[in-house]
Amino acid sequence: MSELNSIALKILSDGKGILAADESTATMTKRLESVSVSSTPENRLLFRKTLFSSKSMSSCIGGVILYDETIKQKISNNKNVPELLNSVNSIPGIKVDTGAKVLANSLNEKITEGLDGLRDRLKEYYKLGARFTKWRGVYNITKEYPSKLAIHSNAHSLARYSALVQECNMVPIVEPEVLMDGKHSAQDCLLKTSEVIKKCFEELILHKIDLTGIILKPNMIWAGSGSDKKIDSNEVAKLTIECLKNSVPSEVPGIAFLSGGQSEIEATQNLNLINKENTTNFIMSYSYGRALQQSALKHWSKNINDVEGTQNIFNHRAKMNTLAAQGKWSKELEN
Ligand code: 5MM
Repeated sequence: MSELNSIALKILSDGKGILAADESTATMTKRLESVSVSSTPENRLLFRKTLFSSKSMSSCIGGVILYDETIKQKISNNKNVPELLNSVNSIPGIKVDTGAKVLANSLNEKITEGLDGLRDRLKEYYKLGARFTKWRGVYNITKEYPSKLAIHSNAHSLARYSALVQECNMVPIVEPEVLMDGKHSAQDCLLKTSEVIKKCFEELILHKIDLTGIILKPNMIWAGSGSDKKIDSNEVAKLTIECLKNSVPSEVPGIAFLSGGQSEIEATQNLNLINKENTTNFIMSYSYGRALQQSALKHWSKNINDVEGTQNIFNHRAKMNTLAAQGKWSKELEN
């Protein structure tokens, strides 16, 4: 087993998943201001530190994706954030893309940037303690999109990023996110997501990526948020498995879904059904941002010093998702 494969398996072992706490300062500011907390570096660290020192970290959260600001922040004089994560048995990871920008010659679509200078930034993050990374490409579904141009160029960037990350002995999370926004049907989502993922692997293979040392972070298959033809969780699970079975090479050790705007319970329920129905050899777990943090953030915002109350809420969601990653969750457990 390669070192990269063992890191990927460790992150996703025994129903563990990933906490995506890599909101850029702009996104974190939106999140904090939506609950009337001012977005200072101290407050951003306080909320994150509260989650990172929760009891469920060591049993549920195999890895945390950090943002550049957070990975450099100190918890105390002699402890930084990666050291805190290591002490609770969770592997520190880092978002290394610099965001999605307008794609030249297809101005309604996005291309993710961040390749310039990446090799040197990766060395710095490795020294700071990161052992895995994340890069997210985003795609919209409409009648004409995602275009071949967006599908191809984002796949190419994801592959170049992955090659540099593996060169630096870290596991790349490959995140092609087909957005939920729009009126498209679940069938459209299935078709487009399959095309996007297949192209990503075509490029990853071309760039000689060790597929046993990556984690794929895709969306599940669902109808667009504006569609009037919503599908139920059983159908989400069935179509998601069909998509991954047909587009992901069998060497890939694990898949960690994004939550993409689902409610906390939907994200847990869908993951649970995917695992109950899973006929593949892939580990199917979670890499949730909003679906792990929303309720905890709401509670914390009422009293930012209520560490225990905030942690109780986070612990519950982490446990529910870890059960779902093993197909052992049920609605009754939510009470
Ligand atoms: C946590 O949010 C991440 C960062 O977003 P920005 O770069 O826009 O600030 C985001 O990449 C996230 O990791 C994924 O989209 C999954 O998050 P959700 O909330 O969909 O699970």
